Amino acid sequence: MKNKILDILTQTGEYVSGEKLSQLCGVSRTAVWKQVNKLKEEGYQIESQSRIGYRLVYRPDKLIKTELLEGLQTLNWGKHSLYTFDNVDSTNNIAKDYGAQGKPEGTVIVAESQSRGKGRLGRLWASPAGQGIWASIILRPSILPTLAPQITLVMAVGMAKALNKIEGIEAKIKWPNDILVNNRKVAGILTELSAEIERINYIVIGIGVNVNQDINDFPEEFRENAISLKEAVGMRLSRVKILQWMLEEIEKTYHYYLAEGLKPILAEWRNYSLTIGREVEVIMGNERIKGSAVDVGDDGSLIVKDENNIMHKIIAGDVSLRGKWGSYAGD
Ligand code: BT5
Repeated sequence: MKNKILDILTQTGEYVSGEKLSQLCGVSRTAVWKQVNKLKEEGYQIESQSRIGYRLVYRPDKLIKTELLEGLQTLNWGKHSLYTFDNVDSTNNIAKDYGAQGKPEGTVIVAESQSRGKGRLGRLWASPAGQGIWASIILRPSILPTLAPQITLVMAVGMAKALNKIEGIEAKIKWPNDILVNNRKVAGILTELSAEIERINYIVIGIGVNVNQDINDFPEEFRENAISLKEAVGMRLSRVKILQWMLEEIEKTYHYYLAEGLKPILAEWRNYSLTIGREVEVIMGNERIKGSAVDVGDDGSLIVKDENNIMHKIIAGDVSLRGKWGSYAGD
């Protein structure tokens, strides 16, 4: 009913009397009044004038169901299984619990803030309240567990497409999981897997996007390499709209991957890549390789030619870019 009131107020854009709303929703005027108060608590600005009615003045840029579902154009993702929270430790942890409980593919978990947002290898992901998008998605692809790292590349392509819809943004991919704007990290992807030897139970894709932070909102140690979309375009952006674009694009790219395999995705990936053709340093556990990134292999691995012309196939690791645009020291 709350949504119905919101729809009516949005469509008219003018005052609607309490009586009219109660007729249209089939409830008492007191019930209408209660729902309007709930909407106000959620951040909607609704003017009320006695004997005239209610008028919607402002919709909040909050990652809540009413906002996210309005105009969401996915086939399925988020439409039937969407969970929004104010604060969680990590949306990936919630998604893993939900995955284990059997929640379906396309379940989306979003939070306004994370107290322990995580990157790869236990690293921290700064996730301040109300300024970014901290989201996780449950997937259940029928692929071998060994192919799971490919999903990160698939998601990166979808993310690059979504962010490139924003006027003034040129998003690039740094292998395997970073989305960069102006050579700085605007978004990261964390893929977690629950599997048996031959079968994936579920994959959790965690995506963090810096949207409306100012540089001082980042922890000092991340400032040099981090950026928000707002910094890049010079104005605040709608997190709701961007999350909708993200879900639409990554769902599309994922289905394309399931239907056609990795090859066509890699072709797109190369177009967005900042890594290929660059001098890089790769860190894999205790091993370091310096060389040039030659290509991605058919399986999504990074091919690096070292200083002795020996080729290395990197399945997982951290890459720093070196060379002509100065060093990007990011993980
Ligand atoms: C990542 O790890 O880039 C994966 C980030 C995934 C975050 C999402 S948010 C929703 C979901 N729930 C979670 O708990 N996580 C996922 P990695 O490649 O390991 O990069 C981590 C490094 O990025 C850190 O060591 C910092 O150097 C840097 N960093 C941390 N927070 C950042 C931020 N907000 N923006 C840019 N860089 C950041």
